Amino acid sequence: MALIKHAWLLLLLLVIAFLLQIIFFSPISPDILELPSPSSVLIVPSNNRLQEVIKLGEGFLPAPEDVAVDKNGILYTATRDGWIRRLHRNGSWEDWMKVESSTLLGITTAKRGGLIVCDCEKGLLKFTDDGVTVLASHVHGSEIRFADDAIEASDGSVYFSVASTKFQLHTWHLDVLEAKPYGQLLKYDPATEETSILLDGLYFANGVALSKDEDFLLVCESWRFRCLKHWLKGESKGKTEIFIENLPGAPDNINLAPDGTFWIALLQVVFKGTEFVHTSRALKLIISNFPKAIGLVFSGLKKKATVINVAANGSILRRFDDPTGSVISFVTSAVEFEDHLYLGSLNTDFVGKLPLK
Ligand SMILES: [Ca+2]
Ligand SMILES: [Ca+2]
Repeated sequence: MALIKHAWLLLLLLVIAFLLQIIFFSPISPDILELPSPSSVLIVPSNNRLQEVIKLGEGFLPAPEDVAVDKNGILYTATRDGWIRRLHRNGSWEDWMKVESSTLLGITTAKRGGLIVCDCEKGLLKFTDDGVTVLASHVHGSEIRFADDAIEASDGSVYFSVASTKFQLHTWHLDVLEAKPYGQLLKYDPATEETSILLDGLYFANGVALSKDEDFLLVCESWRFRCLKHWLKGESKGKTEIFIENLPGAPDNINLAPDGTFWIALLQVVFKGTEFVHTSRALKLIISNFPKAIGLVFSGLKKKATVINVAANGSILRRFDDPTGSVISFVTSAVEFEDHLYLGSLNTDFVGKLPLK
């Protein structure tokens, strides 16, 4: 009898030690993730329009997260092998420039030529035919890590996001699980070559876009399922308000369309059936120790793609999906140019092209 009692005690101690070990060594100190209300998915019904995409550059564009088109109609994308590749109007692809990096993310064309590129490791870069320069690598003495997306204003200022000051591109899942606001919105001033912090404490600051008149700036907070509007001009200058919230997915990149509306790519971060994980601190602590479990929680990303078109007043106008991800999934960016939508993704080897008319 005493032996059984001791065995139980030993087992109990082992379980406690195991749990303490998991909690002590957990890479995160999680908060609860506030999920969008179920009503958000009903705003505009799902469809399968994204299954109609034409695949550009298939086979040689590893995970082209973002796309940009310059004033001459040349399309650019940055891929996981460090290449900036571009598609000329005659349909030919060119390997344009390369850096040693597997973490190139958001890109935007510069008004005076060249391309501005966010690199998670090096900061904010500028590519021209002459080579690559680092525009910003530090802010307030700290290294800029996980720069995510950028947009240039007419005066040459570059607004760019830092998704997380704690985690990196290869550990971004932990940022969702931790659900704390480590994101920033930064501004690079070309006159002084200084970088400053415009907004701090954002929930994974992702896509940035300027309005048509450049009177406001939008920045998406992925793990808050919303995008913020930061006024640059007028009475509300310097103020920040909610542009759109309760989105049916985590907003990634955002791009201004020619008609003054915006395209936002939405990520399936919270997969149906795994919602409970995001509402339990204890579960998140345990899961964060097991890469396979993390993979399962986020497996929905590769099973769906959604983009929405939003008016300048924040109302949803159109929605396109690949509801199963069978043609295109994990779409991170949508750029409209000459009646077509160009789609970047972290799970394809091509850029998607969708006719809008
Ligand atoms: Ca961009
Ligand atoms: Ca992004």
